[in-house]
Amino acid sequence: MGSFPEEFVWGVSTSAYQIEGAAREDGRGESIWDTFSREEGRIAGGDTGDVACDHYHRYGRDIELLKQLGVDAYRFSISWPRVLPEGKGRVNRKGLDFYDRLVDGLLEAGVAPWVCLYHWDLPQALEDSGGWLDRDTAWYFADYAETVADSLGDRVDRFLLMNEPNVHALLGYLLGIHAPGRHSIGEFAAAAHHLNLATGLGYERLRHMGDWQLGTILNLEPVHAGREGDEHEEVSSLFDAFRNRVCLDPLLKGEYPAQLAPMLEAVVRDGDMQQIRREMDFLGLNLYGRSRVILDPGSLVGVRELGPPEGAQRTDMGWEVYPQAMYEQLLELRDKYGNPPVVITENGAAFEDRPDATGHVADTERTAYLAAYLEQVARAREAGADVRGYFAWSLLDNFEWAEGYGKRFGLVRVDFETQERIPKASFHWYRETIARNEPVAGSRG
Ligand code: GCO
Repeated sequence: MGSFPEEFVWGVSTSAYQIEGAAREDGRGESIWDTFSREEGRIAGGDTGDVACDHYHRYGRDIELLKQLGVDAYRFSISWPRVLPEGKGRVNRKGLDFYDRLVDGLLEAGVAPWVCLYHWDLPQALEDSGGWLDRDTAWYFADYAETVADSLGDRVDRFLLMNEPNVHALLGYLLGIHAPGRHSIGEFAAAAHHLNLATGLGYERLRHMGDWQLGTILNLEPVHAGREGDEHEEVSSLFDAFRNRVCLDPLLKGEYPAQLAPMLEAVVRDGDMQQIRREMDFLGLNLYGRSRVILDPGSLVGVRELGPPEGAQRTDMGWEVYPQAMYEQLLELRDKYGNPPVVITENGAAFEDRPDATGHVADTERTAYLAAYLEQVARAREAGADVRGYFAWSLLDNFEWAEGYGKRFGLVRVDFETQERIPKASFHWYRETIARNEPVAGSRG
């Protein structure tokens, strides 16, 4: 089992809407997720993020957990409508105060705050004037980024511009299963391009303001043809363009994949690609598995996802456990994208955790999952991939978007009735791994 250098950064990640709750407190505005989750039939069980993990009130306890875990860093996101209830203009001081307290508490606990500026919770007020379909939203994002950096930047040294714009565009604008629930190719193209533009503009704004380490986060995964044959290979490359390269290529190469060019013509303007192509200090990579696809002329873009092959181990999300994806993706970044510095900003798994009579959770499947993926990170590093850190998803069981509270990704169990937190076995395993800079074997179960 590979080991990691002293300076390797160990962390865990969360996001605002998934844990904070306090949806109507202290002047917070509405986001597209408030709207979406209140629409009938959108979220499993009719769940919303109104209360979530009540982290807004219990952040002190959650910082204690981080300290106990021994992480170097904690990645969380800022709720844009908590800071700017209308998305632009008036600043809600009480919203910023919350993040002040959080950052101070983290620093006191010896945990570095890694601040992500956007994890999908666009202010509803901006959605009402077009949201990510409107170019102006990219400039509002840069203004908002400036407001946050202005307030927290004296104590924070890492900012992450965006979380997974590619998945946000795909699920929110093409497949319609996430907020704001749209589904058309044109809307997907516009949203993706404006998210890319916002990332570039936000980066430029912050770069000129201070001396921070700046990065942005993409969710990438290898795409494999699910059947033999040129036609299936061809659509796997098309799917890769929609799924991964729609944000990766503009950022690192300054161009869109050729297959997507026609649909983007209407939205890309002169000079945009220069704004979007940036040499970030690091790329955040969120990775869970792989995609297997085949040609299917009846599907939206002629491609159908197959899901895991028979007999493969699956998580509770139905996703295949496929650790090699980590190695493959990191080597692709090494070989085709100039080997940028990478931090794994998310990796983890939902399993149906069963607490025993005392509430303890022996989540051996999660531990085995994390150990296996970490092993592939180590392998990729040995092969020369420039990976500098690893953040597990997630600290707490939380609001898993369209799946509500039914899917548990946490290292810490949350009882959503009482808000009690109980570290699972994987939490203790991760603590040991961090302490030794090496995934500990044995507790693989
Ligand atoms: C993200 C992810 C997280 C999810 C996790 C499990 O965008 O960062 O969607 O918010 O909870 O990936 O699906």
